[in-house]
Amino acid sequence: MNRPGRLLTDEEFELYEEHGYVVIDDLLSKEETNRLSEIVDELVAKAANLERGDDYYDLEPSHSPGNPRVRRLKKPIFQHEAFDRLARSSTILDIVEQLIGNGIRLTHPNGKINIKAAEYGSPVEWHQDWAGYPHTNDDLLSVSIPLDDVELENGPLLMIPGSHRGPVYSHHSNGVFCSAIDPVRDPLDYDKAVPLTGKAGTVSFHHVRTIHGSALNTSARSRRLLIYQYGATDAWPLTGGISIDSFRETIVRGDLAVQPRLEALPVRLPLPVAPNYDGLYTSQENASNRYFEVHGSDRNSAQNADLR
Ligand SMILES: O=C(O)CCC(=O)C(=O)O
Repeated sequence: MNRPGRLLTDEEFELYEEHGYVVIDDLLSKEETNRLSEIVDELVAKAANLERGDDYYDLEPSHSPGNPRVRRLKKPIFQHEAFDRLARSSTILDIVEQLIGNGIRLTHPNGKINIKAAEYGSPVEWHQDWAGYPHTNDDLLSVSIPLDDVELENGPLLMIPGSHRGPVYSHHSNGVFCSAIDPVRDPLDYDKAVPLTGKAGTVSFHHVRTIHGSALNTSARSRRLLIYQYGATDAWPLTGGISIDSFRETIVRGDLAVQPRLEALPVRLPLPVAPNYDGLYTSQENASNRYFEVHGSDRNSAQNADLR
């Protein structure tokens, strides 16, 4: 898993700059994604007896112990060394370095795997990651690695090209931070979003301000997405507080920078935190209006805007 990767071509680099994301086919081999898939299956199987979510598992609203439904593994890097190794591999970091420089840290040291299970996997409302974790500069990005082949029907990531250069939208509803743009308050060009379909092992890199989301999985195939989030070591978080030791521990390439690089960027604090906050999905339950359809049994709490 630590074989040398490849670098972005000039054209791919420019695509990232222009669109706020770039997609690299086959960056991981079939063998690599198969192995990671097996580990995910093993981890998901362990959720079978859970009554409710915990530090490791985020469960679908329709989960029950007899009918286990996991929508996110919250700490894959912590749960299995294969995810830790990949997060630190040159396959990933050589490209991240091209995009944000040679001092790199994992802004979210646990990683995450969003699981859209066949027929019901939850949607993710439109959002900008930056809204959730503003820093002193925006040299931050996410690396998304599908472990299944992704087609329109199983809920690909949807990216709005060029949106990383636009405003930072409100992600508040009902007086709390809800991790979602309100599609009624901000009727953006959602229909211009580009679906990141492709084979398992196709890796995308998206800028922290690029607007993205994903629909319900209506197909008979799952869509499991491993996500790593990185930032430049001179980008310091504006919220949450972090000790120098914790910051240092998250560095995966380069050295500690105690002099943050400050850029004049639009920032809205992701505060106050919703009372039910337990990650992205529960946060988005606080949205007044939703863009994406939700699964039938989850409908009572969700209000869909008729904008699609
Ligand atoms: O799983 C997805 O489709 C979207 C993931 C995402 O945007 C996130 O977890 O922040």
